[in-house]
Amino acid sequence: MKALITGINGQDGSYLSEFLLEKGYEVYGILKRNSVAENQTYRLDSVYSNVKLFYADMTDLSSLIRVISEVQPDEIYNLAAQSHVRISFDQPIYTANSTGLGTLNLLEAVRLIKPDSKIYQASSSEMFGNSIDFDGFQRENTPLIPVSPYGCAKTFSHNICRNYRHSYNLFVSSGILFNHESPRRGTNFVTNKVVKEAVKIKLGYSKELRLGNLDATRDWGHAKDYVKAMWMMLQLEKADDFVCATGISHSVKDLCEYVFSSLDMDYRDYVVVDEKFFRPEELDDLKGDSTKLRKTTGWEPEYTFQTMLDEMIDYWFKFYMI
Ligand code: NAP
Ligand code: G4F
Repeated sequence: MKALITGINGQDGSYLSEFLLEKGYEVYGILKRNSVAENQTYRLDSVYSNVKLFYADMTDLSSLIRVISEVQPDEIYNLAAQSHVRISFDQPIYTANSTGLGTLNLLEAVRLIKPDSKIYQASSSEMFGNSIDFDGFQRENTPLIPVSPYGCAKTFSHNICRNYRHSYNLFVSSGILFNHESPRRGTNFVTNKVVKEAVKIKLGYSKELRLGNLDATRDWGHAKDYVKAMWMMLQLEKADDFVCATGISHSVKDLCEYVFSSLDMDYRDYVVVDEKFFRPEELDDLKGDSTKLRKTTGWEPEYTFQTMLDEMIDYWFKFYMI
């Protein structure tokens, strides 16, 4: 089996490559010119000699056509995106082009060249915005009312994928994934920012941690568990949309409390709220109901919020102690 991963050098792309290579897949990926891995340049180290990389860009249809013609993939995982919500307010048009229209470029390339490829689309809980079901959860049919340019771009991608599934009978499944983290997370996302800075403070390399909104809540899982769900969705007979989440949410304050207290510190002595990190419009609460995914595929997460953060703390300790 041949799998093509867009966004292969991102957090999820790197774990997915390892997962698919272990399953015996040939793994191909696309890489942007001047690719930036947010301080996580080692992400592909363990698989580098076993994956084949092509220069291509989601905004460049001809490059996608060239790669798909050459690889003829059985499965395509569309993970490439400008994925930072706060930055999408600074670069809304680039975000719409890469995270939104980029998906349409990929769908067109597949429709014209390899229409029997199965496609996984990386949809996001950010698409829900502040719409919440009566019981406090978000699920597949919760209205999509995004509150960021990133959320709007992902909503376009989500809808166009469903449209191509129905119009052209393409196998396109969208995973509506809630936040998922790991030591490989970009360090400008809140979990890895908090863990990295807390470890630096503990070791005397830093004095304070500047953050934005501490009250927002997120449903945080581990990226390793979530890439397994992506693969499981493509092994089904029928393409569909699935929420992938732990069902448990924590606030940014809870996150700080756990990380600092694990290091025998009180976060209130070090965390400074800085308006620079506030968003023009904020998504307040996320908590996903992944019953459909669990029942259809048997997916269950192995990590908890705490074991995930413990792994991240351990990673940054080793990083700074070497
Ligand atoms: P990530 O670490 O930011 O990875 C995104 C990847 O996309 C990077 O490899 C990036 O390359 C690449 N990319 C960006 N723009 C591109 C373009 N124009 N052409 C080609 N490649 C491009 O994100 P992630 O956390 O692994 O997430 C994977 C996907 O799931 C993303 O689509 C994200 O939006 C979505 N998602 C993530 C979460 C989460 O909590 N992690 C939740 C829901 C959905 P460079 O680094 O070289 O720019
Ligand atoms: O870690 P975050 O930047 O993740 P966010 O915005 O929820 O987006 C992530 O999850 C989405 C799934 O819902 C993905 F689709 C998306 O690609 C990305 O992976 O922020 C989480 C929360 C927010 O409420 C933010 O306002 O943390 C709050 N926060 C507080 N201080 C901060 C900070 N976020 C960041 N990045 N940096 C801060 O200093």
